[in-house]
Amino acid sequence: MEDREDLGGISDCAYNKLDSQEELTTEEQEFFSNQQKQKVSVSLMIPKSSLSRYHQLIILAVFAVILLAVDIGLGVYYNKLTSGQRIFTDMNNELAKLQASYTTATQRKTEANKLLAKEMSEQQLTMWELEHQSRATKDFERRTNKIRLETAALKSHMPMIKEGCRHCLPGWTYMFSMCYYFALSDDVLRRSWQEARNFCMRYGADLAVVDTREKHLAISELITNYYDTSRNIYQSGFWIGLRDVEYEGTWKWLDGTSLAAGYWNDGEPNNQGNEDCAAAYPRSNPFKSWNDAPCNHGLKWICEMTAKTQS
Ligand code: MMA
Ligand code: CA
Repeated sequence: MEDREDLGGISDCAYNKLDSQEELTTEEQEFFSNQQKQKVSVSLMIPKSSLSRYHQLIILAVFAVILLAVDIGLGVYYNKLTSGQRIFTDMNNELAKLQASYTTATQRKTEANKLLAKEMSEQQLTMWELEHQSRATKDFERRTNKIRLETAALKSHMPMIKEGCRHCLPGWTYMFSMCYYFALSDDVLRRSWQEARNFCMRYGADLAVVDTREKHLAISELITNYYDTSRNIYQSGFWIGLRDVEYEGTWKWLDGTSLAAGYWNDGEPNNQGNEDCAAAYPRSNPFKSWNDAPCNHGLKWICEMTAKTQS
């Protein structure tokens, strides 16, 4: 403020002096003019330089403020930038870690897959082996069962076999004062009715005449005990000495007697095609045992002959 008053005063004085110059002489005017010039130059210089400094100060201050603001701004920006950079670096590190763990996981997955494939192939092998073992076990059970049945049948016929030794040929069975041959073994081929009869006749026997209930039940029990269930039932029949070869439907035994009561299976005899020969089959119900079959079919057979009387 003080500066401003001073500046005002100086300028007033200068103008006063200039107003009164019109009344002066040329020398005076010259003198004054020189003096004025000096004064003006001084008066102009003094306020000019103090204004500039003031403005400079203001400008400087403004600049300083701007600079400070810019500095603060830059600081903030830098801070943000560095924190952003830090986040970016952190993310990069995290990404690298994730990539590393992804690679490890992929490797582990590949290894696990290999292991799984190996395990699966081993499991398949085990399953096949198990299947094979279970088949073998079933076969073993079947054979054991067959042996068990044969043993039971043999045991039950021990007395007959013992007697058979006294009254019959080796391998023949003694029952009801007669000797019987059962073509039981698988080693003996199945034969037609006539071939079977020829076999019996070579021993002085003939195909069995099953004309009593007791005989039928005994024969039925024996052939059922020896029944091999793995064989088709229609191949498991035994030719007996009964035919309807003369008159269809008139069944006669080999000794010429007519059949009184037959032990036919349901629906038999049906003479399917041309069936003139009778066979006994292993059945759980012995009263449904017989069937008429074509005489040229290959079946087992039962021979019968009178026993030797020994004293
Ligand atoms: C059938 C049945 C019998 C007949 C046989 C001949 C398979 O069983 O019709 O009555 O005697 O065939 O093999
Ligand atoms: Ca039949």
